[in-house]
Amino acid sequence: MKLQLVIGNRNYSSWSMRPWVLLREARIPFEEVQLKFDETGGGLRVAGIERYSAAGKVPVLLVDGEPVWDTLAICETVAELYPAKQLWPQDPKARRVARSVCAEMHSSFQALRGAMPMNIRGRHPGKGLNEKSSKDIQRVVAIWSDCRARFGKDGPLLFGAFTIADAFYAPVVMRFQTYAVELPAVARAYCEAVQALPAVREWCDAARRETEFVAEDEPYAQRK
Ligand SMILES: N[C@@H](CCC(=O)N[C@@H](CS)C(=O)NCC(=O)O)C(=O)O
Repeated sequence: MKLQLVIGNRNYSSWSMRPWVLLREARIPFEEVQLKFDETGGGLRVAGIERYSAAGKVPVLLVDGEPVWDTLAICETVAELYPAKQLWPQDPKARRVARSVCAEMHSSFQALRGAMPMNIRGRHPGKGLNEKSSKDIQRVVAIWSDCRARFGKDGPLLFGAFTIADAFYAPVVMRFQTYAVELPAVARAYCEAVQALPAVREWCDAARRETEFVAEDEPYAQRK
């Protein structure tokens, strides 16, 4: 079986980061296809995405050439294809919570996304904090604290060992760093654990080497 993952700009594409980190951290072989964001026509589009997905967004997973699009569907597909990798927690109760926090990440936190776009190489301490984004941050911290307390005994991650839930929250960790969000100790420790994952380090190192400037994701900087 051949897996190909179509991603966008590493510095900005939070959705691309999730399945890439999942596949890499789980040591599942895949071929990467990187497309770049294009703002020349006004709005933002992914140049060349029409070859891979009618939905027009990254990421896309190609399984023997057949597209699977949308991050949650991609991660569920990977978990189903590689059951031995235990990408969801094994305990049914923990698994139900893991699925819920991933679904919540997938469908919510619009204020946090809007005010604090992922920008791994950027540093904008204090920017993006407002009433709504603060509420989202509090909710993220509550999720992390609850998972760590209830299910995190066997390791430093949300459910102890690495799962899809950590891949889903990795871009939030990067946002908290870029905007220097103040966090309680349990959340700070979790951020450190995520940033220490080899796959996260690899993604971030490559993101810092990118030079494209995407205005839509840079509300606090000017194109040079
Ligand atoms: N719900 C989708 C969201 C994907 C998404 O919004 N991707 C952005 C990049 S991070 C994108 O492709 N934007 C281009 C566009 O909207 O045309 C998912 O979970 O994969």
